[in-house]
Amino acid sequence: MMKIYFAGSIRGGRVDAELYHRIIAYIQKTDTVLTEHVGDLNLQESTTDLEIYAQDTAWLREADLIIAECTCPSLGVGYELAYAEQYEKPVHIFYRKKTGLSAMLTGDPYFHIHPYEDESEIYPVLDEILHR
Ligand code: 6K6
Repeated sequence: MMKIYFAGSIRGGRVDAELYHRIIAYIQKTDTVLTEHVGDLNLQESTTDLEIYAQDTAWLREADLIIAECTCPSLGVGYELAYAEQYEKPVHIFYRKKTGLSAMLTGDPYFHIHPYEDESEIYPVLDEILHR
């Protein structure tokens, strides 16, 4: 069972929160998601930013793999991806093709990038990433 750090926008906007929720539930069929709260539909911020940073960076170091949904731009997610690269964690990035993605991600050959048109395309790729 792998430990997965799922990254998705929080303060950057919650338009895709339901999508995050579905992706997390799919990963949890076989693996552990350290960041289940990212897909929480009634997210309530209850801790300090200092604690959030300390916990999330510890989880990034602990994770086997990072999976990010980057359609909704988020400074926090961008930071997490660079942090994960620094710690040599494999990083898989999904985004909806029509919205485009920052050149700082598409231009970095370290990242595995998976553009998609329909959500249904995500799940077979996840199966491969998770060695199912
Ligand atoms: C408590 C319960 C649910 O949310 C909270 C407090 N907020 C956060 N908790 C944990 N991780 C967070 C929180 N806010 C941002 N993050 C991390 O940054 C997540 O791992 C996301 O992948 C990413 C989102 O960054 P922003 O810039 O969109 O907030």
